[in-house]
Amino acid sequence: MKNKFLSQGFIKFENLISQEDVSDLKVSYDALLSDIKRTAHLRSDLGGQGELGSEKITQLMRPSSVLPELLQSKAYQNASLQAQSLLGRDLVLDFDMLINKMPLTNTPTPWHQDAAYWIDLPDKRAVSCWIALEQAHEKNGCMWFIPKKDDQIRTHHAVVAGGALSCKASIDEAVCIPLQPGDCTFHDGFTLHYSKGNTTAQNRRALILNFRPKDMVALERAQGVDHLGERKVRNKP
Ligand SMILES: O=C(O)CCC(=O)C(=O)O
Repeated sequence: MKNKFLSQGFIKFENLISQEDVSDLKVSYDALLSDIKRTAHLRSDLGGQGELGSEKITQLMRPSSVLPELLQSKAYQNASLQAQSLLGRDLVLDFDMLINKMPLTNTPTPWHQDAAYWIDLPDKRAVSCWIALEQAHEKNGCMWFIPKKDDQIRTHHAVVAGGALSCKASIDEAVCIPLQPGDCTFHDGFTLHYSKGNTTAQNRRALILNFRPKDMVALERAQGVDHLGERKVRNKP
């Protein structure tokens, strides 16, 4: 697993959490999605500039800042252990986020590398765990990855001002990773990824946990990067 992750920049990992854990998480997830008042400052529309609460792709940053009990859940604990075994014992949670694709919105998440969103840090190790809370497949927007060749960051631009970043990449080079509920993928900050739009009548809920070295999280925080603040200007109630 580790060698595969290091060489291609992503892996699929089955059964990170049980179906019972998935059900519990869905309750918290849906409560956060529908609680516009407490999450307004954390959410934005990755699919454009949707009205608050009816985003096409809801990105809700740092859900555990609203529901701290999430931090004790198996998803966070197990993902943390796996992240440490992939990249080192010094990895800690940097930030969490929810990304939900609303039913019948058919809005892709554009090709990007996560590192394009981040400040430049001396230690580049970082890994995101993308956990499916329902079956994720091509028609509702599962993840696609392009096996990594190097750690170069491509030129990105915002599709809509203040919205998701996008770069040029070809789906012909990509691998589609369908998941069962409770499965996850791990990808690093330089791995190109994308997802198609959700053309089904159900939500496509994913919980994403990002890990990096403890010292690098401290460096980020010292520079004011908490993965909360910069979202505040995106959508206003
Ligand atoms: O859920 C998606 O569609 C995109 C997720 C993503 O870009 C990420 O986890 O880095």
